Parts: sequence; C-alpha cells; structure tokens
Amino acid sequence: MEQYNGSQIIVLEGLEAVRKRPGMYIGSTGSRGLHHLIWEIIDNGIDEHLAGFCSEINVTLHKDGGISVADNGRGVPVDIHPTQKIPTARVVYSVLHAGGKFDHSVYKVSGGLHGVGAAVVNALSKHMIIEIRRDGNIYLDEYKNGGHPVTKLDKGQLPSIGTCRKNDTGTKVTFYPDEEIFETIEFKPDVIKKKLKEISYLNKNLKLVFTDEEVGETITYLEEDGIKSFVSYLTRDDKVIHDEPIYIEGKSGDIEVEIAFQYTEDYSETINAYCNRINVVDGGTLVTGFKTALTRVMNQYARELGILKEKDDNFDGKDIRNGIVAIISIKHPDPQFEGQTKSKLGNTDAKTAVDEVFTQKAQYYFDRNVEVLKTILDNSLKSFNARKASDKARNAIIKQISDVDTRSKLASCSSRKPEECELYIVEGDSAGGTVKTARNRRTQAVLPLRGKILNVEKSSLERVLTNNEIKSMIAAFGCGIGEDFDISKLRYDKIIILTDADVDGAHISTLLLTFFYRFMPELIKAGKIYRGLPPLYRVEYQPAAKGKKKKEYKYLFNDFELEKFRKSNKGKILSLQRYKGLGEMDANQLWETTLNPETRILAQVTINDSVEADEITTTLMSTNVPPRRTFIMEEARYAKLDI
Ligand code: 28F
Repeated sequence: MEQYNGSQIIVLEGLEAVRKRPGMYIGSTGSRGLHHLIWEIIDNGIDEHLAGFCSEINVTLHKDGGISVADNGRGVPVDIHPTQKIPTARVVYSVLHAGGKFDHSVYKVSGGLHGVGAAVVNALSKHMIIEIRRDGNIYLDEYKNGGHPVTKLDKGQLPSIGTCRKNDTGTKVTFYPDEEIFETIEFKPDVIKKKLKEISYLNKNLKLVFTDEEVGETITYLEEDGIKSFVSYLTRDDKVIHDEPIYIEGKSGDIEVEIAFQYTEDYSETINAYCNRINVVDGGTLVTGFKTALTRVMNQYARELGILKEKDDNFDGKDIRNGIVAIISIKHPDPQFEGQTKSKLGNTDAKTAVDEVFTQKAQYYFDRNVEVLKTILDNSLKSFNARKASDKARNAIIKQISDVDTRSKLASCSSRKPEECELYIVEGDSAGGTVKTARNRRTQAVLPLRGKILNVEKSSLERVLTNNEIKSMIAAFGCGIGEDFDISKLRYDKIIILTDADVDGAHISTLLLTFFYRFMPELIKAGKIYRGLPPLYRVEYQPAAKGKKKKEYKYLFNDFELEKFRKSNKGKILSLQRYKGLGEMDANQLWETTLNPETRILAQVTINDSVEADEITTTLMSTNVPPRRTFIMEEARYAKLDI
C-alpha cells in the first residue's frame, strides 16, 4: 500500500472519524442513510447546474449493486490544490467538508443534512471511482475501503487514462456502499425515482436520467414548468377548484422567490417550502411571509368584492388556506437553518422578500383572473362559516374532555415537572399492567389503549373528538387540540409509543402517528414523540471466559443484531427466546430493556421530508385503496414477515 505523507494521514483520519460515527454525518445507517449517499453526490452535480455549466445528470443503478452519478459539467479540476497540495479532485472527494465551492456565487445546494460533502460518501464506500473529463483528457481516481487512494499519482498529478473531445466535459462518480457500515446496501429504485422527480421539479431546466440496469429501464425527468408542475403532481389525486396552479416568481434584493399554489376540495393545507433546494420541513420565515401576504391580499379582495361586509371579521388565515397545495422555493445567498433538526429557515429578509414578491405578483394575477379569485374567496367563505359553526360544537366537546372520566385510564406519575415526566402509550391492558408495575412512578405515567384508535386520515376534528381513546390522550397530554393547542401546556417531556413488535402493534403505532401528524404535528416537530423499542430476542450463552459457570444473557433488538451476534459468537451454545409481545416480559425485564432511561432504546419520530410524509400518510391511511395496494406491493419485499 502507498506510503502516506502528513496531509494524507490527516485526510484518512478524517474519513476514519466518519466510519466510526456514520449516523452523525448521514443520519442513519439504515436505508434512509444509504440513499443520502446518492443525494450527496447528486447535489454536487446540481451545484454545477446552478453554476450554469451542467444540463444533465445521469444516475445508473448497476447490476453489481454499485451506483453511478454522472454530470456534463466542467469536470472537477485536477490541478494541484493551492493549500492541500494534492489534486483538487482529491480534495473534493476525500477531504471532509472541503467540498465548499470556490465560486461562492453558486448557492450551495445540499441534501436534507445540509451537504456533509462527497468525502463522506467515499468514507462509507468500500470502492469509489471518479472519472473526470476536462481539457480533452479523461482522468481517473480510485479509492478502496473507505477512501484509501488506489490510484498512483503521476508526478503529483492524477493520471490521464485517455482523451476525449475538448467540449466533452463532466464528472462521473461510481461507488459501492460498505456493507460493514450499512444495515442494508440495497438501493431502492422507487426511492431514487421519487427524489429525481422532486429534483426535476425544483430545477426546471435540469434533465435527470435514471437507468436501472437490473431491469433494463431508463426514465428521464425534465420539468420545464418546474414547481408549477410539482403542484399539479401533488394535486393529481385531488379534486381542484380551479384548473391551473397559480405561478408567481420574482426577486427581492438578492433573494429569488418562486411560488406555485392550487386549491382543492380537501380540508387540509399542504405547504412545502424549499430554500436552495433544501426542503425546510419546519417552514420558517419563507412560509410566514407567504401566509401573511396571502391572508392580507385575499382579505383585501374579499372586502373590495363585497364578499366580506364592513361589520364582518376578517377571514382567518386557516380559512384562506383551506384546501391549498403550495410550493415555495427561494434561493438565498446565506441561509440560516434553525430548530432541532435544522429544518426551519431563520432569515428575516426571506419573510419580507416572499411577502413583497407574492403581494405584487398575486395582485397582478388576480386583477386579470377575477373568476379564479372569486372561486377561491367563495372557498374561504365556506370555511369561514363552517369554522364559526363548529367552534361552538368543538368548544362544547373540548370542555367535556377536561372533566376527569376521560383521564381515568391514565396511571399518572407523581412529579409535576413536565421536563422530567414521560408518558407511555401502551397497547392493551395486559402490557399496560406490566408497564404500570415496572415503571418509575415518580416520572413515568402510563396510558393503556384498549384496541385500535380511529384512523383520523381525512377526518375532521369534530369526528376525531368522538373517539374515546383520542379524548383520553388529549386529556392526558394537557395541551389541547386544534385552535386551542398550546405545546407549553404539555405535561410530559416525552410521549413514548409502546406497542408489540408484531403487525398489530405496527398498525396501532401507525394510527397513533397519523393522529399526531395530522392533528398535533408540533409535537413531532418539537421532538416529543418517540417509539419505545422493546427487544425482539433474549439470548443466553455460556461466557467464553474459563471457569465462569453462570450463564450470561443479552437482549437483541432486531434481526440485524441477531445476525451480528451469531457471527461474533460462532460455536457457542445459545438459547434464544423470541418475544412475541410486551406481555411476555416480567416487570424487571421490561424495566431493564424498555423503561429504564439508562438502558432502554427510544426512536425519536421526525419528519425528514414534508412531501414524502404527506404522501406516505395519505397513501397508507386514506380511503383511496389503489395507491396503497401499489405501495404495499412495491415495499412488500422489504417487509419482515411476522410468522
Ligand atoms: C456526479 C458528481 O461532483 N460534479 C462536480 C465540479 C466542478 C467544479 C468543482 C465540482 C474547486 C475546489 C471547490 C470546475 N471548474 N458530480 C460532481 N463538478 N467541483 S464537483 O470545483 C470544486 C471547487 O473545490 C469546478 C471550475 N470551477 C469549479
């Protein structure tokens, strides 16, 4: 193996750090983290597109499990980097966080984790090949085992392996994820296609081509109408109340603003926001600017057209956004992301920029499309009237919730300090009983749910409030619901869903998550919702150490861990107990594995992608069966069957 000089040793130590804690760089080592590798590389190609030098990106899934991403940009420079003293291409693909482009005029695009850089992909790949076409030459650089360079430099330069036409330029990266790092290295074509589709909407004149060599399929994504087509795609299964999405674009200072929106007959409001192509799941100033401007402009028109009389209250923002599907996409030279998952935009100038552009351009549009305007205002009026009527009905129900009986099922904890209290929502009475026994009564409360809760997808709040299980949860949380929701009144720091690891448990968990996502999304965004992960197996084994007679035991939480345990304990006699449900554990096993904050494992529920979350929830939970059947058929091969 090549001798390493000082700077290369530093490079390798950087990559080693990534291999030690991959989750810190790509979020998880599951399927989502695996696919982040592709997004990181594609982002480099999108940067090149944003700089104006790349019009096409090709993504190819190879039969041998590898994946290639190729752009037709300028090609990563191969000259010696002024400070790192190695070829620039090596800096971009093997030095951590060095991917920052020199020409800062380009807005740095980055994936959901804000551009951890292509070097991370190298670190987590067992093999990576970079092919650069530039100045009529084809250069090759190759790495193995997490970024160890294989290609010998020729007088410090990358070797040229051939020539090409002068104007044939670009960068092609092929990589093979390391199965030692990832729980799965199987790329999902549908996940890739969905992302490329979203990228094509957000980058309207960038062509993306996906080839799946496994099945010999090639698909091209190119959306000249950009986010306007994105909105049409999002409303494809809905009844719309005006034919075309309304498209607005403009610039305010050095912030470029694009907005597309369309109204449906639905009750929900969907607003997906992007800053420099990053999906800001928790919104922030760019969404506030849109909502403020939309409410002001529509109320102004409602009064001008006499739909609202002098004595009437203004339409509430929720009335005006009733049924709206909107995409807000801005380009900002220096975005500040805030919040726990860095998914909220903080720049105040983004609020004024969106407000200004929307106000100016929406008035220009509505002055010339009064029919559409009237349709939308009628929709707002209907919602306004319905809201007034249901306020009374809802307040009556919520008042009823506050009385004691709906909280009777709750085994509360003695502490009154929310920051130290946890609420376990447990499936069924038997498990509920064991959890009540095993818990720490001072800080852990238990709410057993009898059977399945209502599927709230597409339900109105009134309908939701008729379900006793949901009423007892609202009463237990203490933070109200709907207009009265106030997260500062939440009685717990964590709400932990504890269901069996079987199909029924998964279904109850999904119903609960649908309820939280549709009616208390703030709880998820504030990181309050968790899933308890009880062990799947308890394995007993004779310890290797001589003389020690006492059997030892270990808990394993999924099949991946069992596989790894078997591998590292070959030849040992193991007695394996599989837990079919929480009820099979005794109180101290349950305490040790699932309740004790020192030893338990909790999975925090997050929303990483607002489009995906909305679509998946609708697909899985709404009454429209065909999309669900398709989803299940496609995903079934990844499901662990519960036999
Ligand atoms: C499939 C992945 O990685 N494409 C890339 C470029 C182009 C330039 C560049 C990249 C200089 C030192 C910052 C070329 N010519 N696709 C890719 N295309 N990086 S990555 O420069 C990197 C900067 O580090 C490039 C002139 N300027 C920039």
